[in-house]
Amino acid sequence: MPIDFYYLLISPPCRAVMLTAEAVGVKLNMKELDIFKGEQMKPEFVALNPQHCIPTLVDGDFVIWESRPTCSYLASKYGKDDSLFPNDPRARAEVERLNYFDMGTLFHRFGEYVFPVMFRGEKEFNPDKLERLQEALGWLDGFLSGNKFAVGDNITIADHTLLATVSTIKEANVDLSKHANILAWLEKCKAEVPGYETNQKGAEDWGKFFKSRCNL
Ligand SMILES: N[C@@H](CCC(=O)N[C@@H](CS)C(=O)NCC(=O)O)C(=O)O
Repeated sequence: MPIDFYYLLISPPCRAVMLTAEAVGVKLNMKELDIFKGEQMKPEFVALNPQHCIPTLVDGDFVIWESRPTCSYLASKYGKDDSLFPNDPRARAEVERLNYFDMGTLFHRFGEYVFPVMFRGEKEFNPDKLERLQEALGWLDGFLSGNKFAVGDNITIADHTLLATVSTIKEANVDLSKHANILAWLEKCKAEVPGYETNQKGAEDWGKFFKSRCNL
């Protein structure tokens, strides 16, 4: 049975799930949903996901949203082994820590910086919000120190979620030059993460949208 995937390529959380699907070799039945036209409010979609957000994945009678647990689901159910989402308690906790960090701190602070100008009529970016975003990027830079990938030497779903976020932050012209470990990790992702190019295309499309919304 096909796995339906409601998505929009410019959406970072959608791209994180697409990276995990690529890694486990699951071919998703792609169902684009244009949230800018309000397509997520159609009754048939709200019946599937009352929170009406993307990404939403439908695997048989199982419907899941929230990108990070969706990545966990795909990795646990379809991964050929546990490397993407380790069973080892410490490694798993580290993957989860980074996924929570991505959602609650890094992406959250990024949103606090860009969304007021993109969507709420603010004319200027708030320098304090940029400082808080740079602080979060500094933490990520430290977490990546000494590791090949986000957790140890192999790719995990934490790389998928963080790559979707960081590639988008980069397209918002946020200066990453002080974060050498992040820049080195991005190069490793480019070389080794399956689906990197598709994520990159989505991030660049997001960047064009961002610039058009902010008159840059
Ligand atoms: N924390 C959620 C965020 C989901 C989210 O905010 N999705 C946005 C697009 S990036 C959306 O669907 N917005 C339309 C809506 O909520 O009606 C995740 O990681 O999946």
